[in-house]
Amino acid sequence: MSNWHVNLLTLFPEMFPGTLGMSLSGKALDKDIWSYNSINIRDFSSGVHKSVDDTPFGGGAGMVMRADIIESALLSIPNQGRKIYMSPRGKTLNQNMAQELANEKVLTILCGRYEGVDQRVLDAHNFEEVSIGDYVLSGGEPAAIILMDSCIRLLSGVMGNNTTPDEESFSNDLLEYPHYTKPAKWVDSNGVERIVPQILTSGHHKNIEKWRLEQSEDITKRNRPDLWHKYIAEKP
Ligand code: 6GU
Repeated sequence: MSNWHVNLLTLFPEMFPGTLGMSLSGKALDKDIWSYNSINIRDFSSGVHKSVDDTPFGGGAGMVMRADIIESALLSIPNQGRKIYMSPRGKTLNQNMAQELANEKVLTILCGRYEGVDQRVLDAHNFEEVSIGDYVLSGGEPAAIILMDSCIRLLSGVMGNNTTPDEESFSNDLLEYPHYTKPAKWVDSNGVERIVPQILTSGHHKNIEKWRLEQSEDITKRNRPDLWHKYIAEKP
């Protein structure tokens, strides 16, 4: 077990590591900077049909995952750490939460399917509910992958050391300024000549810094008035 370990409770263990097995997170997995263990909830169903869900009390659409089966799966994990249930009704994941979860040693993430899971297992084992945004996915697995990605890139040794977290989107309540690279002069497919903003090739570092801050402020104002108001309120 690595220094950052995730136990995944899921009906689709083959969804992991998914994209986390590629690129920087994949290399970090190979290097044992992080590790995971997927547990198939279905393995803890005793019936001949291996069913894990049932109809909801009170009626209504869909099926609900059974508390007893989820609990058996959970109790098979010796070191559970912080317990998280991926759900659109949870507290929304943000950069602060990602950093906080990256600082933990062990997480256990429950991924629901169908209409959800019996509330009693969440209550009995104090699951924290986490959402990744205001839209509905068909299951918690892709949400767990996103949560894990946001944490893994913060683990030491995952990113190159020329990444400065405080220049990133959200770490200072501002979105990132635009980036440019060579060629400095480029003609697009419509024949429009597009040049890199003059200031970036000027070598004047103070002016570049000022320009980037202005760009960050403009794009935040335009795209995220909520973040903009927070930034203005907290600005020294
Ligand atoms: Cl965490 N799960 C599901 N199923 N849908 C979501 C979500 C989570 N976050 C946003 N939508």
